Amino acid sequence: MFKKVLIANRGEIAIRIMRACRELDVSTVAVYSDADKNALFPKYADEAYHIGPSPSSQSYLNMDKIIEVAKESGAEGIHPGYGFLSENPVFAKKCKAAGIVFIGPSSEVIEKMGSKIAARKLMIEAGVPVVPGYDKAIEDVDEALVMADSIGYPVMIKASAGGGGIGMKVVYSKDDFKSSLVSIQSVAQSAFGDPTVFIEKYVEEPRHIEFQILADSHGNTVYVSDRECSIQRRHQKLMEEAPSPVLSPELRKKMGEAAVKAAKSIGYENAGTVEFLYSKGDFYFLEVNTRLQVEHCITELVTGIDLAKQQLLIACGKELPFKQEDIKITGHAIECRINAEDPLNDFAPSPGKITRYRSPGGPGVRIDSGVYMGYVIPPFYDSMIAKLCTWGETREEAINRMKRALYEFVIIGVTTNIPFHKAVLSNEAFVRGDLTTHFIEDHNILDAVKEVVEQEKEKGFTLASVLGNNSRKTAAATAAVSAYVNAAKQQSNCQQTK
Ligand code: MV4
Repeated sequence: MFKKVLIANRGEIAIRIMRACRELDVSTVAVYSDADKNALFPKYADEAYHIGPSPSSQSYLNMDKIIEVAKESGAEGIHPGYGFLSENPVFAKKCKAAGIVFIGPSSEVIEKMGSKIAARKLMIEAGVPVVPGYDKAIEDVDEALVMADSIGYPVMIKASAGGGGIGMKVVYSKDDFKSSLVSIQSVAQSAFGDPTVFIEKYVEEPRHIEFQILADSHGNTVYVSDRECSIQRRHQKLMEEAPSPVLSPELRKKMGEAAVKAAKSIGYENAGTVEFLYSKGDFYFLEVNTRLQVEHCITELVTGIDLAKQQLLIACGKELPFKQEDIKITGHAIECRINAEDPLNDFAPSPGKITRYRSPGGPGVRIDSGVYMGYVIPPFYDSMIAKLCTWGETREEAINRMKRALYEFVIIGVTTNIPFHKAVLSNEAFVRGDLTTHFIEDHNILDAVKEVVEQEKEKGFTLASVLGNNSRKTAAATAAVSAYVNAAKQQSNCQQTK
């Protein structure tokens, strides 16, 4: 096992990885920016090094500086977490060249999966179902129009270098095709420096279902349960659950085996996620995320497997300690991403000081967070305060526990999306497990959020009032004010959360 590992990330995920290190008796090295001087994660680490100014381009994305710190501190491996450098093939390559283990897949694999056209082509060759379409870059409009006709409208134009929802557009008819093509090419050029696009059939009202996989360096690859991630807004996931309520055991096995086939065909090693679109009993490969994901915790809750720990073990050449048939899903888990953002103001970020804080606990509750009472959420990164996960023997129990945990959660000083989660959990379609990627709009969740906020104002903040010596009235007023007043300080570049 490693003696020392550097964590090239911040916030809750830095702590999550350091927890795995601590349990394996691995020393930890944190790196932090100006804005994170008072964050929890550098204090949790055995050693912490300042690496630069607050903007991530000058700190968490500074590859050479991070590698220099790794060498200086004697770290043998670098764990990149999610976001930042986690899916950067250049960084993985630089680590290797510096004699440091990048804790993740190889640079070559990351690069291959970065090109969506290449990924599509590889999956077709491997026999993994993909959305009907072409694994070919569009070269001229006339040729593309013929392709679109043969696929049948609506079609989707996607940037090959895209992913996570940037650089794609639905086209409903021939008349809109050319202008959409030109606009996506230009978005792709400016966002990724690569104007290459391709087309697929547009799958309407799909569900987003992904499979966690683990692959060691001895040729063992397993799928470790699926996650349903349909509750998202503008490609930011807000709530996830494991397992997906829609999959039968037979379909789960079939999709899981497809995910393993996908991983094996590209020589994948370490933890990864194979994303699928699901619609009416059919599933289609979308992309491979070559990192540990935000929502990995719910998979840990239903399988008992510590994914971060397995990443470290795999990176040291250890064999997976279980086979496919040993992996069992027990019960159900849900994750709510608790963000400092205002769902009633277009989910605008609400950075600032957390003046009162008490997190929930009790049976079946897991919290991953990097904040504390008095902490100031900086405006430079994502706005996630905590990941609140619950486990239950059944989906119903997990839902009821989540509602109970959200009731217990006290966060005063910044506006949070807790009312959003309460509104979703009380929605009948959600309770039925009837989800699509358009869930928030289709079920007028924002209207329900308004009602939740109104109710809470009336109820008062009894739990908040026991924190600190301010009166119950003051706490209620603070909360009410922060829920309604919108600070203008709300531009942050949300670079971290994927
Ligand atoms: C699609 C699609 C429908 N049809 N592709 C969004 C993220 C990127 N990885 C691909 N995405 C989609 N691709 C075809 N052919 C719908 C989406 C999509 C989506 C996918 C997963 C989760 C949320 C989504 C929200 C809107 C669109």
